[in-house]
Amino acid sequence: MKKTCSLLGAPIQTGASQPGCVMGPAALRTAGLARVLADLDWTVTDLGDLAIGPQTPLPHANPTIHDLAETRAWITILAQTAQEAARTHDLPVFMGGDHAMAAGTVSGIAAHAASLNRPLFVLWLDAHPDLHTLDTTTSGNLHGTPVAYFTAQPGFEAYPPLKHAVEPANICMMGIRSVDPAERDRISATGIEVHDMRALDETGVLAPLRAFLARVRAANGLLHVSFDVDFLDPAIAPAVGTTVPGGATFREAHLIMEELCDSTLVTSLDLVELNPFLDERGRTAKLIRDLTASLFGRRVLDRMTRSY
Ligand code: 6HN
Ligand code: MN
Ligand code: MN
Ligand code: MN
Repeated sequence: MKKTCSLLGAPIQTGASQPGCVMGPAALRTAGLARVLADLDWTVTDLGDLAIGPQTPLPHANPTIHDLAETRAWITILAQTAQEAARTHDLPVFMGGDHAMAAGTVSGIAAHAASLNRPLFVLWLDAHPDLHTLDTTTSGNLHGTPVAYFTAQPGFEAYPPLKHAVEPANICMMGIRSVDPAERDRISATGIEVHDMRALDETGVLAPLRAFLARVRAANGLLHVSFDVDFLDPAIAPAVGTTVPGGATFREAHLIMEELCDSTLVTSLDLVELNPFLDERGRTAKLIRDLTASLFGRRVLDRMTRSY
């Protein structure tokens, strides 16, 4: 039986500081993501793009916050749709859209995992930990908040009520290199496993990744991968509004995706923060397509895979 994946577009950009992520799903389709995955022998279903209707503004005590009502509506519809996509496909892919969408996708997948009585693990590939609450964000850009939300930190009364939280101990972050003070405190308080760029320079990407995957396997967990374009070095992935120098190289990123493929553990994927308005002749969209292909089984040569 061929494995099934779905592509769902989430053209949300209200969580970001600048417009453009609304075009992310269209750019990934234009880059031929569906065809590439189908050529790797997956049954691919494009579920189209989600949309929200007009919203009544929702004020907040933190005056920096913008577009709260729209972001909230996106989280609600994404949580429902992600849960359903995970129920009906082996590997749903959520094409963003800014990273606020992960508040919806991950909470929806967490509900799905709970229905299977299995723990959910999250691999967070990002320059940023996205650990702000609505009270601590100083930019007011809500793409900085999803991890705090889905780990059930206080301060999210204005977001949809969270039904199933992700255990901080089940999260692994890699590529982190821009952390705000409140986020730093929250990393310590929650104990989330964070491999910042210095750590990856010291250990390489494979050792910490394999250790995390071994934990997922031992717990019979589901594994959600949330891939923020700014995980990558801006020199190879310019199409993102929050570039931070010193990101993952082409080879590190492909190695991670290949190892994830070999593990056969990944059960859902976010591709977020692609801003095609900032791209150069589609190169970032094509790179994200190719990295996704590595996760879905593309390899240079047949080779023995590591036995687990
Ligand atoms: N992302 N920590 C910064 C902020 O504005 O709160 C950056 C957030 C970036 C969010 O890249 O998904
Ligand atoms: Mn992010
Ligand atoms: Mn980021
Ligand atoms: Mn901030």
